[in-house]
Amino acid sequence: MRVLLLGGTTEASLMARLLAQAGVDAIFSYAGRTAAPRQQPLPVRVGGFGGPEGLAAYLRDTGITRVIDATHPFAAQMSKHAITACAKVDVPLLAFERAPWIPKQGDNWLTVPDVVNAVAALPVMPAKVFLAIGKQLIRVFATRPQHEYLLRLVDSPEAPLPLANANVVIARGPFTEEGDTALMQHHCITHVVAKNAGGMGARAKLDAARALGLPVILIDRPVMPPRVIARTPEDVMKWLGHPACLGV
Ligand code: 3Y8
Ligand code: NAP
Repeated sequence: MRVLLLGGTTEASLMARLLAQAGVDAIFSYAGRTAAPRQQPLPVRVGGFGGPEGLAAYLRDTGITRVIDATHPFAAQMSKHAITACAKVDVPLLAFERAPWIPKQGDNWLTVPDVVNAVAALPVMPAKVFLAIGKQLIRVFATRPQHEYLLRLVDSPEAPLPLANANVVIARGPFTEEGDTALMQHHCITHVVAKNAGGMGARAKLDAARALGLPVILIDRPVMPPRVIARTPEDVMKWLGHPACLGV
């Protein structure tokens, strides 16, 4: 058995540890989005495959017999390419998908289908907005220059940001409720914009917003085509059916 683990999330890092402990022949894959991604206990490859065709060729050439897609729910293009490529070369694919966050007592969430609707949901009057959505989507907020933005990025921006009135915090998660509460108080945040990523690595800002009584504009994740899904690492290991995996 040889496994390709499409990574870039807390869950992928957890799977990497379990596969390494079980002695499974596996390769961890990053897109190469960040300057210094977390080290992994597996051989790592970095960079795109060259579309579904490139991924299909990679699977054939590398002798991959299973693919685990543990990418982020908003990494929809990678996940769609994995579905296409695995079907093309008849390699079983499993998505390790974390459940979406659901509101708790005291949450003040407005859910929107995409980032354009998130911009439209902001008030007309100037606000102080915590944009905890990384850097790929922030340019859409340039149409609302009346607000002051707090951006949290993994790496320092190489080019000027598309937002005139923005403070930048460089940090990689996982984050804590205490840390995010202090950050939002320090910047007098009035609104939080976030993606419904699920998982534990990014949920702190939602708990901090609840504690501070702040509204959250939450962007729904893209809808994916049908695929086999696991919600726990134990189910992933069972799906692999590798003798060393069954004892997990
Ligand atoms: C390159 C790998 C680990 C995995 C950690 C998780 C948790 C922290 C929360 C906030 C939200 C955001 C962002 C975020 C989180 C985990 C997880 C998660 C959100 C790393 C990583 C890579 C990336 C890519 C990066 C994106 C950006 C998104 C920042 C590593 C740290 C906002 C998503 O500068 C850029 O271009 C950044 C791009 C895609 C979204 C965006 O659109 O900008 N993640 N994040 C992966 C690769 O190259 O394949 O560097 O170590 C992984 C993690 N990010 O094991 O510790 O599992 O969710 N990542 C979001 O959820 O909204 C931060 O600030 O509150
Ligand atoms: P995306 O938009 O779905 O993918 C864009 C292209 O990046 C893909 O078509 C593929 O290139 C390449 N790619 C993506 N993930 C890859 C991986 N794990 N290994 C190799 N190539 C990969 O992806 P994204 O949203 O930019 O996310 C990129 C990475 O960051 C993923 O690993 C994801 O798990 C992680 N991440 C994303 C978010 C987020 O908010 N989007 C949050 C946390 C972590 P080719 O077409 O050339 O193969």
